[in-house]
Amino acid sequence: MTAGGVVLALGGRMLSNALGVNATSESVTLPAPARRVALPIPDAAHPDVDGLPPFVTPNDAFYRIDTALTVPRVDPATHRVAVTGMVDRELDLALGELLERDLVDIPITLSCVSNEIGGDLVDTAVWRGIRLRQLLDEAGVDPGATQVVGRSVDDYTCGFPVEAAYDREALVAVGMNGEALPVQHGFPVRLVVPGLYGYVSATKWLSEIELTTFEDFDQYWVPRGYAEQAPVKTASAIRVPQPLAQLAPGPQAIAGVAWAPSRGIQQVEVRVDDGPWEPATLGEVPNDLTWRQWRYRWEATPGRHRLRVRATDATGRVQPEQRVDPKPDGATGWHTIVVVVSDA
Ligand SMILES: Nc1nc2c(c(=O)[nH]1)N[C@H]1C(S)=C(S)[C@@H](COP(=O)(O)O)O[C@H]1N2
Ligand SMILES: [Mo]
Repeated sequence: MTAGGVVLALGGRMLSNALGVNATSESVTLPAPARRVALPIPDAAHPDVDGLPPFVTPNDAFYRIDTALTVPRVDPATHRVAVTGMVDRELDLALGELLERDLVDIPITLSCVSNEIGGDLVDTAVWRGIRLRQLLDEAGVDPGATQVVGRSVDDYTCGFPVEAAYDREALVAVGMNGEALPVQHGFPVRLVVPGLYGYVSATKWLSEIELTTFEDFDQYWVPRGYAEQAPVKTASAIRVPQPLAQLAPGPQAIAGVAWAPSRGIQQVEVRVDDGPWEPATLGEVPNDLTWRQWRYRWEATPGRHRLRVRATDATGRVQPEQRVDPKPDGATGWHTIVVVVSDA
C-alpha cells in the first residue's frame, strides 16, 4: 500500500470515529489528499494592493446562495451518496466509503449566474474532493446519457453535460480550504464544476448523482426561466478603488479580478474616460480554473473620472461591451465606476 493509501485509510477511520448524530463540519477530521495535483497558489497570484481581497477567499467570506430557508443539517454518520439512472451499475456509498477514494485539492473559482456586473457573487477556494469522472467510471455511464443531475437532501437539483465531468476537473467535494465543508456551503458533500454557473453545477448537501438526458429532466431553475446550459461568461470587476471614492492626484492603484474559469484569462485592460485601453499587470494563476487578479498604475489627475475594465479569455475572445441582465444565462457588460480626484 502506498503512503497515500495509509493516510486515506486512517482518514476514513478518523472520520467514522468523529461521527456522531450531532456531528457537524467542526467535528469531522478530513482525510488528506492522496497527492497534491494542484500547484501551490503562487505568491504572485495576489497583487499587493490595499483593499484587494485575497486570491483564495476565506470560508467565512465566501459568497452564499441557496434556496434553503434553514440550512440542511446532514448527519455524516448515516449520509449516503447514490449514483443512479443511465449507468451499468448503480452505486450507493456511505460517506466513509466515498472518502476511501483518491482525494485531490484543486483551486476553482465559483460564480453565480445572478452576479451583476461588478457584483461579488464570485469567489475562489481550494476544493478537496473525489473526481466526479472517477465515480462515473465506476458506475459505467450509458453512452446515451447526456446530463449529470445532482440532487440534494433538500430537493434542489442541478444539471450539466456529461462531458463537463471529463473535459475538466469536476469534483464531488468534501473540503474547502483545508477544512470540511462549512454547513452553509454544503456539508458534508457537494459538487463543484469549473466554468459552469453554480445553479447548473454546484449542488450542496449532495445525496444523488443521476445520469439522464436533457430531454428527460429539467433541473430546478429551468422551469423558473433560467437556461438549461450555463457556461460562465468572461467577466471582470474593479475592486479598488470603490465607486465614488475620493482620491488624491498622482499615482493610484486600480485593481480587481477577472474570470473565465476553464478557459483562463489572457489579458485585462483598463480605460480611463475616453482614453486608450491600457493593459493591466496580471497576477499569476495556479491553473485556468480560477480567477486572475490584476493591477494597473494610474496617474490620477484632478476631476471626476470614469474607470472601466474588460478581460480577454485565453481563446482570444474579448468580454462583450453590451449589457445584458443576469437572467437567463449570466450578465455581460464592462464594469464601470466613477471616482473623484481632488485638486491637491
Ligand atoms: N442544495 C442546493 N445547492 C445549491 C443551491 C441551492 O439553492 N441548493 N444553489 C446553487 C447556486 S445558485 C450557487 S451560485 C451555488 C453557490 O454555492 P455557495 O453558496 O457555496 O457559494 O450553489 C448551488 N448549489
Ligand atoms: Mo447561483
